[in-house]
Amino acid sequence: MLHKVIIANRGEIALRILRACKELNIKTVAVYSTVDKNLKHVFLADETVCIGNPEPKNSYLNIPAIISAAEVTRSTAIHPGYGFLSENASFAEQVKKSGFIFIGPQASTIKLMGNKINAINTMKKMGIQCILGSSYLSLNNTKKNISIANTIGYPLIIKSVHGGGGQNMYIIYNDKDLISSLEFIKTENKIINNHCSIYIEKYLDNPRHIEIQIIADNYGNVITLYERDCSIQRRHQKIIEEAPVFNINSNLLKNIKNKCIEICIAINYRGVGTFEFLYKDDTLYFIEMNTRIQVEHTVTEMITGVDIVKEQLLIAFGEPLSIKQSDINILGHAIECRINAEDPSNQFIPSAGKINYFHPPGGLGVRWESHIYTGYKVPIYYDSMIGKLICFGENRNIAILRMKNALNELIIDGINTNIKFIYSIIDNNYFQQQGIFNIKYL
Ligand code: MV4
Repeated sequence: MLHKVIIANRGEIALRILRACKELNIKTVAVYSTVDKNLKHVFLADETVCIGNPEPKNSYLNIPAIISAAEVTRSTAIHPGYGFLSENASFAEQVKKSGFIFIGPQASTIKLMGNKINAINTMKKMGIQCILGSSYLSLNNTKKNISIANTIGYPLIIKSVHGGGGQNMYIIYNDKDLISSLEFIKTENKIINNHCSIYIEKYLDNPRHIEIQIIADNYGNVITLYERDCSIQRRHQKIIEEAPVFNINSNLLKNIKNKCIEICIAINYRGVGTFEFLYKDDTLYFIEMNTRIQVEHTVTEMITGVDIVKEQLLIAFGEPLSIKQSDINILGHAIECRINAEDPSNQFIPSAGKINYFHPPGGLGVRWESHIYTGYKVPIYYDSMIGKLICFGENRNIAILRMKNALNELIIDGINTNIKFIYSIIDNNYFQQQGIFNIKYL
């Protein structure tokens, strides 16, 4: 069957998906908002459909508009990318009911893992060490909440049951903090939607964020593409990621990867997925699972040589995995830096506007994933990430040296970017020696 894919996303990931489709001789349809008609992938797509005005809810989150675009273009499948509708179980369901292939896991899997309490309970049942956590908190039962909190023991962190990202997290050290945070959440939710689902977890101070990439086809074949370290974040947004994980016991990682494979087989997982863990005191604690392609999939591609987006497309179209676990070898080390249009000297406020001059970096082991070009206008409506710079080397030191060169070569004029800020982290001795770095000390 000749396939045609709707790319239900924008920016660099839309371009990434378009490139993979072209390599597989799959037709592409770019759906775009009215400010996005000049996106690079829109120029390159076989067909284009404008799906609404710039506000995400009217375009990239507009389910009827996207499904209509699939209908009018007689597409066969929809790739959601990351963010937007990528982990919306109802969207996955509606795509399927409308007769299209959703490129991702089954809606039921998205729903299960989209609820962090259920995800943790599922993993616990299968013998995975998880972060100690509660069930739903009831905003009206202070006595019960205090009792739950004291059973787990402070310090604790209040999280939303749904939605990742990690906004709306509240660290609490005592009953007083608990009460005031719950009051705050209550008033905030009254303003927003009058309902919320929250729970608490044991809070780990300054942990590392370690994640395991898996990939599964429809025939029970599951492999792991090793792990990533995504510890360097700012306001819960990752800014630097690397693979493989540096400076953690390799047997611990090997065991957890095998367990992740077992779980995927047990829950009949399909597609690409990531298990997220916090690492502290030589222990990994499961916290959540992502059921989408992630921003940082590139570092895994560089160290394994596997085109993850291509595999994702092939799996969705019913092909078996093209690789076996024994084919996967780690070829070296890769680091990714997220290049954001923001102003580090002014509280990192997003920086929109025209790119007057753009010059990409190059050289052996240097990969630039971005949709930007000279003259491109960065709109105000979306995430500030405008590109990803990935450097690969035989070892971590070489990857770092190449990253420093590449960051120096990269020129983006006309808007503010975090390039210099990123350079200062990559150039930091502690980051170079320990593989970790807390940006609050910068
Ligand atoms: C935590 C945590 C500490 N304790 N959960 C960050 C994003 C979201 N996926 C979960 N996050 C965290 N959850 C508990 N129980 C600390 C973080 C966290 C973090 C963790 C590792 C490395 C960098 C981080 C930056 C911000 C928050």
